[in-house]
Amino acid sequence: MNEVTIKVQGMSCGGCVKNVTGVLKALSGVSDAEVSLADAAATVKYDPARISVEALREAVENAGFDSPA
Ligand code: 9UX
Repeated sequence: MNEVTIKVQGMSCGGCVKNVTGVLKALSGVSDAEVSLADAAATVKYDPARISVEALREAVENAGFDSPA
């Protein structure tokens, strides 16, 4: 299992944090996700054989937030 921290920009409240956390944790290959409003970031534990960092960022973008590389 790898761990990566990606940017998550555009979150305004704790609801956003919960939404992004849920989106990330629902992905196949993700075992845990910790999202920080203050840091505008998410730290994700994932299996690189099953999902890429790029796909993590795309899921965040599809949820309505920005995740620049
Ligand atoms: Mo809070 Mo985020 O009311 O989309 S959930 S701003």
